[in-house]
Amino acid sequence: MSSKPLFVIRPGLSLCLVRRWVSAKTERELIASLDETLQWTQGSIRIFGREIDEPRLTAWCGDVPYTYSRRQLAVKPWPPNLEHVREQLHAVIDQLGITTAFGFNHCLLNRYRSGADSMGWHRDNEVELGDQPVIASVSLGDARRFRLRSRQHPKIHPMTFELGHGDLLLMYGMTQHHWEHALLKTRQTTGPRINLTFRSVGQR
Ligand SMILES: O=C(O)CCC(=O)C(=O)O
Ligand SMILES: [Mn+2]
Repeated sequence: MSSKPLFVIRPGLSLCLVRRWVSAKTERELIASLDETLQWTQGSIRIFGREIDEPRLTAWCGDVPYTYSRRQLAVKPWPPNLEHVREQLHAVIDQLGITTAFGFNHCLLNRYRSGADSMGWHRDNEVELGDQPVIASVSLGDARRFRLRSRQHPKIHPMTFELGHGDLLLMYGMTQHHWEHALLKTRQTTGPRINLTFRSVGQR
């Protein structure tokens, strides 16, 4: 059973957190089927002129192409289980009064195989995501620390949320302008975690 939505509002930050939005049973089914139905690949990033493997695996599906981290992600069909999650997300944001320009037409998935996999500090602020990107992030599997820090106000405390096991985090409003987020490596023993970020991509 999912919990009540918790709104977290700070200067320049708008979040809505729903713990256990995905039930334990659906979580298990999703993890198993995403393993089978999607093509997981390891992208590369360029650091100081050298290509190095990204410390995680990625997959995606989308009605439209999307350029992310200098990779062109082509149109890819939605497996039925992800189509279902996106329909449910549309119902959630409708209820909350959060609007997107094109609906969630792209989903990027990250698989963190262990605590050694990570994602560095960044914003999801590509032009195609619009002025106020709406990102719906669903986390499956073991919880990891999701960190946020303000870019403008060093005095505002950074925030940390443990996200896993079906938690839903919505980021909206001016969040992608004023705050960065990351999922840093951890030495604590941790099993795999899959994160799905649903995005609304298009020319505005
Ligand atoms: O794994 C997470 O919770 C963060 C993923 C993320 O920030 C992204 O895909 O842009
Ligand atoms: Mn992100």
